[in-house]
Amino acid sequence: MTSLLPCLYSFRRCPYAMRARLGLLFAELPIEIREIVLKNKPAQLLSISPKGTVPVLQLVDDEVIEESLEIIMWALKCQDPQGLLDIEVLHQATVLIEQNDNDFKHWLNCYKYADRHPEMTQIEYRQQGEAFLHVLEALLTKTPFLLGNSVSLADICIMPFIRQFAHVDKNIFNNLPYPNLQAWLQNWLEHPLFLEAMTKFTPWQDGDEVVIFPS
Ligand SMILES: N[C@@H](CCC(=O)N[C@@H](CS)C(=O)NCC(=O)O)C(=O)O
Repeated sequence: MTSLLPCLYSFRRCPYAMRARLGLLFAELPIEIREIVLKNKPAQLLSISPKGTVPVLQLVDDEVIEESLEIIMWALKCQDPQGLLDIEVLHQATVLIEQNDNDFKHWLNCYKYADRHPEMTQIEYRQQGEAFLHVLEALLTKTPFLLGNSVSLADICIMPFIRQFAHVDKNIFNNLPYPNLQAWLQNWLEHPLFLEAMTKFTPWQDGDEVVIFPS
């Protein structure tokens, strides 16, 4: 079954899909959601996006957006009721997101799966990742959000990755010297739109009823 809404292929635990869902929620744009299982990707997803990563957004005119950041940009360009695309901070946001998606994500993966990367110890991987935590902590000592007094693109794009870093070992994370970052993360974990973004959906199968997000 199909709906007249854009259709998001998503995976609940994927940080890229999390940021896309958050972006759509901040844009207040409802979509059809199809939860997938990474080990058993539906043929429909692979036919519109052979690279096989999520999130993928198929628009009603069949245009396909295959990158999380592009999905968020598309949504916020449609409507941006909270002003996340504030032009004054957009460049700075892009620089931070690039740092997150390249360097930090690399060290996060090594830290999370240190047994698969025996070149360095898990502690060393964590310390490499902490270079980015230092940058974020310095920003958050000045303002409650990364780039000012309100949520920016940087906050929603980076938050799922800091959450993942914290989840490698919550006890260690909570004892690191980043009080502002810890408080920022905690506020995000309790944020109504983040809780909405983490709604559990049954994996989609062809022929299922349309599931609208947010429900
Ligand atoms: N650059 C992509 C990265 C997306 C990505 O790597 N997603 C992972 C899940 S977190 C994925 O779909 N991996 C494919 C797989 O594991 O088969 C984006 O920003 O959307």
